[in-house]
Amino acid sequence: MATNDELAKIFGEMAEILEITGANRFRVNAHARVARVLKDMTIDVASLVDDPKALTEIDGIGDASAKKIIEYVRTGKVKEHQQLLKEIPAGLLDVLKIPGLGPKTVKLLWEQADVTSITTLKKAIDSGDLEDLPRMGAKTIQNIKDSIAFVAKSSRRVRLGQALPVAEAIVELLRDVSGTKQVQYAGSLRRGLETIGDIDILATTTKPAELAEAFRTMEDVSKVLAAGETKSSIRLKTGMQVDLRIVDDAVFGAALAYFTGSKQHNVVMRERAIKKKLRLNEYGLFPDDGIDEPPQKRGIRPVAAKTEESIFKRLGLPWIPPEIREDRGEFNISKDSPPALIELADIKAELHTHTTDSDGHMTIDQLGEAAKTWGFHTVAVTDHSKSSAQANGLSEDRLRAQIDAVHEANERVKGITILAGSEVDILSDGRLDYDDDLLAELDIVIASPHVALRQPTEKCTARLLQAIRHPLVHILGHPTGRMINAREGLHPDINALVEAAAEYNTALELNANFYRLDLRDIHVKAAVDAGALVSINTDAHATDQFDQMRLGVLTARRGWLTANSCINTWTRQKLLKWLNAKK
Ligand code: DGT
Ligand code: CA
Ligand code: CA
Ligand code: ZN
Repeated sequence: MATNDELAKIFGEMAEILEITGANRFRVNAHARVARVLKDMTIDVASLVDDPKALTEIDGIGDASAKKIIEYVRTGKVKEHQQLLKEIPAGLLDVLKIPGLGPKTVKLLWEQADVTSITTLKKAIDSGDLEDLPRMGAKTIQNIKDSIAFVAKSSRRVRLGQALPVAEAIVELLRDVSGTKQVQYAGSLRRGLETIGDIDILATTTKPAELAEAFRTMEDVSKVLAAGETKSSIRLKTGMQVDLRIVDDAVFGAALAYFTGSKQHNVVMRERAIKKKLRLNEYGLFPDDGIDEPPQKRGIRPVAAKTEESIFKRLGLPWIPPEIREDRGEFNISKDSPPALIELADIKAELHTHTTDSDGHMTIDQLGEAAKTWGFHTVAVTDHSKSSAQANGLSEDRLRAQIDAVHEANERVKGITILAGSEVDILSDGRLDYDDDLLAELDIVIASPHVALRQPTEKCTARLLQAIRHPLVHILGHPTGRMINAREGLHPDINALVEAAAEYNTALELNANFYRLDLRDIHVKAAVDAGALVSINTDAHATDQFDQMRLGVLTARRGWLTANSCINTWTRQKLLKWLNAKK
């Protein structure tokens, strides 16, 4: 749904520019509303432009907005957007992207401190100019400084959930080119890293020139960076870089192992080879004859190259799953009983979702039906609690009514168990947003931090520990509250959390939403090592968000999680028994 996203970005930018330039509230809000509607829409807006009524029938899209949408689909541009862009310095939009800086503040910075870009913002901070502005305390200025550093560090890497579908589409396209034998993405993407620097694709073919040509002329390519005989590099319109390497079919396994990495893992692989008087490179595993010139150039045949398995085997190792190739202990796993990392097919329950009662886009019945199509035996309704006013959190009375509604839906929708739950806010002092009496009426309680996400380590650790130890809490939701490339979130003492979680039999969530992936990989590993339970959930707000589960599973695998430590893999009976034990 690229058009929806592109248009959402355009309407969002128009709203921001209008706000900076002081347009009236009504116009600003109308544009922001359209951006939100487009982002949430599950049908392609481009498919609606031929029917004049279809667009304006959508809640939030008026005549004027519909015209702009049609203009974009027909011409690729919105004239008003282009005109608005001319009204502010171009660099100001980058300033707006800094987390915590809204249009109001940016307007103030521009008008009163001549800030027109991130560079001038940095200068204004260093010169002390900002301190004289209204609402600019030392703490606010420090927060801006931290955010600039964070954005600089993260902006070049793309989130896993965005890179994965792109790579899959390219692999599929290349697979259909005549002559292609094998195609696979490698690199950090195959390892399931939370962010991806560039996409690495490997292929074998009987027609290399054709394949390279097909790759370089794909629709979304904005620039060809390299066009060699075996390696092509392109930049996509989104800015993402993709490398394609065409290798000999007989050495595909060696190339795949090499270009999957990680670099640290590869270093140890080469050392192991040397110890066995072998030499490992992207062309294979060769006998080491002490001669510098690469063996493949001297016509020497590799002892293993065709498959990854053959290379690992020759080095005395089981096939190591890509997600744990980080030199974090994978070389110590037993050849005979490698860890059975969790798989997507193991997941049998989704325990964190939002319905139209708070900020979701599905009814309880729609949720139940959707969860069934994923083969789940159980799904939990866990809408927001009252303090999350921006997410339409439920008052006590509304939650009581919802509990009844969920139990009724559970009778109505056959073939799945629908649990009544809540994602209750952990307030900044560690108390929960509902009283225990009410929590005790729920089938499942997730406690999550949503506010005070800049608390120092000591304070937030104590706060999260309080939730873990609470006798009615089943799951600690997205424990750090981070948003990948957008918000640092909390830095709690993870070891303290996982130990308490194991002791109090509270599961830690691995939130699979592609912005969150929280717990992150190393936190999952800490949980596994401490013997704590983990719960992988999509936090779905709409029926099409269940597919993010696979991102959670990839992250879980990076943390060495096995199915038995993940409560979402348990049978209905085992899961319900565990949930009930807390009540
Ligand atoms: P990224 O793209 O930054 O998310 O991370 P990767 O892991 O995909 O790294 P990338 O794209 O630079 O290279 C892909 C793989 O190729 C990497 O994981 C390991 C291998 N590789 C690349 N350069 C080297 C190198 O200089 N030495 C070794 N041992 N391996 C390398
Ligand atoms: Ca890469
Ligand atoms: Ca690369
Ligand atoms: Zn949630």
